[in-house]
Amino acid sequence: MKIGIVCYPTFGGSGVVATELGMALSKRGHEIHFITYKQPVRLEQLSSNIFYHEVNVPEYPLFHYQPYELALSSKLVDTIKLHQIELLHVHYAIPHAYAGYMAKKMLREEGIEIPMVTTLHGTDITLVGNHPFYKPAVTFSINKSDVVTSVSQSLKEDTLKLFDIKNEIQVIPNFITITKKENPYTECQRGLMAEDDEKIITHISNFRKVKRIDDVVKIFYHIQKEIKAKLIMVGEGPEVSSAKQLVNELGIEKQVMFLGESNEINKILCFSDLFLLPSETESFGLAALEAMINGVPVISSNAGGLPEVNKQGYSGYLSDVGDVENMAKNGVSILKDAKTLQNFKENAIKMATKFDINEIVPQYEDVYEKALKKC
Ligand code: GMT
Repeated sequence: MKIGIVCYPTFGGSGVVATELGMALSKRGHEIHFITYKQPVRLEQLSSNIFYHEVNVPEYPLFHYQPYELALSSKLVDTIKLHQIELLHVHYAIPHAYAGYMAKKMLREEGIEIPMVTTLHGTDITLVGNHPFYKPAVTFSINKSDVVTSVSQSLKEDTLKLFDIKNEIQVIPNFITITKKENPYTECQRGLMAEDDEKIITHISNFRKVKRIDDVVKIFYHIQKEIKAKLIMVGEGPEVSSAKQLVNELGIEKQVMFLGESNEINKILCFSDLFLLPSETESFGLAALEAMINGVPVISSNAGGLPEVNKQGYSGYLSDVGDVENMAKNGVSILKDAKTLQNFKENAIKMATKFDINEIVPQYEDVYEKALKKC
């Protein structure tokens, strides 16, 4: 099948899911066309059946806001025609489903029918999409999609609660590629980050408010009072500077490293002992799953889809949002002795393997067949 994938090309989240899915589909013989404004971060190399088409938005001083949706829908029309793309899969409703629907309508005028699958990822529903300024357009584009999927049961429920949705929503969870390269027991270089007697605690995100970065620092602060540890903060975003300030106020600057954005997530997770994800909302928590497959237990909040990924008392622990004391206590209980930590590490891997990409990609292929039949 020739599939056009529209996504954000960014580190983490929906962009990573879309990119990994596209690469997996290409290995199964599909021709994949990524259509976005920058080459997706995890798209390591272009292969014979993966293509990247850049959306350019010409700047014009009259416009206070440059019209990305317009440029995207035009690019979609041209690319779909040029490469005879048979199906469009848009990741993140805003503005991709809206632009995709416009492209569909324009193509219909020329006698070309193209089905559109929309995958809802989280903040497109729970934070941004729900804003009254966007809601009518988001509702419209979800209802106009040929097939709608969501990355967790929790996100499906939120969507049905927050929007007037007439379409069926199919849950297809996010997934993980399980390869030898990502095996937790190879190539670990702990010595780069910590002393032998120190535990390594990690947080990876886009450092937005919803991630509760101050809670990450506070949880670590409590843990390091009982267990010698380092905190590795990976990612960039608006909350980095306030997190650095809190680290200074708490006097733990020697134990906390801010690494910025990284393409070496698996290397970092390879030497991590605990992963912190105390988010306010989280439709799925892909970062937690990536930690788990690398054998890193997760201390998370119980928001959104996190209970579908992290299993209480098995792969880690879940607490109410903001309950940093409880999260720290649970962290200490995992790290306190080598045997307990080893058990949690092994359980984390077992839990993560339930999200094997090889189980999930065929579910998307079924969805594509369903969408094609609708057109
Ligand atoms: O976490 C973010 O803020 C990024 C966002 C995105 O769309 O890129 O992530 C959302 O999608 C991910 C992939 O499906 C999910 O794993 C995240 O839980 C979800 N984030 C939120 O719901 C806050």
